[in-house]
Amino acid sequence: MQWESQVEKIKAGDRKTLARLISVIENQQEGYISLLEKLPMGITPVFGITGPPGAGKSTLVDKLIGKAIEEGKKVAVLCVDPSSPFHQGAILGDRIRMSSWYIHPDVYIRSLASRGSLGGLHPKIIEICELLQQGDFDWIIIETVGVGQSEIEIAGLADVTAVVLVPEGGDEIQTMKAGLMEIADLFVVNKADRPDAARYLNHLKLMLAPVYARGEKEIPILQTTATNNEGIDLLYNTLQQLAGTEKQEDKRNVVLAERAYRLIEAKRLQDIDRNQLAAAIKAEREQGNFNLYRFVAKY
Ligand SMILES: Nc1nc2c(ncn2[C@@H]2O[C@H](COP(=O)(O)OP(=O)(O)OP(=O)(O)O)[C@@H](O)[C@H]2O)c(=O)[nH]1
Ligand SMILES: [Mg+2]
Repeated sequence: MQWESQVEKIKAGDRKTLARLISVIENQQEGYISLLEKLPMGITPVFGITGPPGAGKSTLVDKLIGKAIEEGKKVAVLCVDPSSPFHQGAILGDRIRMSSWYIHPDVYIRSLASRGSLGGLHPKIIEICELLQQGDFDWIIIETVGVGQSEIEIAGLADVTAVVLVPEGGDEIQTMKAGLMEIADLFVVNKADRPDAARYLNHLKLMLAPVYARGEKEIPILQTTATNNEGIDLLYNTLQQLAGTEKQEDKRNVVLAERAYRLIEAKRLQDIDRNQLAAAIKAEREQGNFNLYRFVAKY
């Protein structure tokens, strides 16, 4: 297959070819590795929008797309839908919330199910993101629901990560604070129209104060009301500005190292199957000489 000519088409804005090659990667069709090996390193900034279910991430993304289009930019969006049955509405929700953009020529939206990677993003999201970076887009946005592992993964994928919080979500500040602090380049407190928004914002600042007192980097906090388009201009400009800072350029190597780590991990583990392990363990145990460490040493 002539990958080079197809990548040229993607560069020229051919969305059909882009969609087809994403599927080639997603389904690990023959030759997909040679396709990936031909790609020049992408430089399009990748913005990660993460946060708890229902925080308003899709509504924010919808409005950010609007702002980007107003500025004459082209945008690609990846929505990672957890495949858990609890989230079946989410896919439809994203479709509806961003529906006005699905047919816009300068917007490309693709949903990916997070099948196969437990609590994480999508097994091929790094590669799919890399392919999007070959396109004529100015912005790539990845929306993920923060459910433990996935917000850590997004930090290894995005150049700038915005963590969306909401006034009613007091708990996740307590429980995920350490992890959130590590990955967030920006906190967005959405649903600022809620009556308890001001109290929540103060609470958040109080929680962060001792951390900053220890000399940790300060993370900007923005307030938005996505449904009313409030705070979106500032959010857009802040994201744009963060993507261009020197700190982010330094972070790029860290991000690439994180991607490399995940790809190496996936490659090394590709032949390891839990069912086969169980069968081999069963066989050894039946012989009566099982030892976990001697067993592992063979892999
Ligand atoms: N009051 C208020 N409601 C909002 C705001 N932003 C979003 N919502 C509503 O919150 C609900 C969830 O919004 P979504 O944008 O789907 O949230 P999400 O974070 O993408 O949700 P998942 O993808 O399912 O995790 C919808 O009913 C939105 O209309 C806001 O600023 N204020
Ligand atoms: Mg959503």
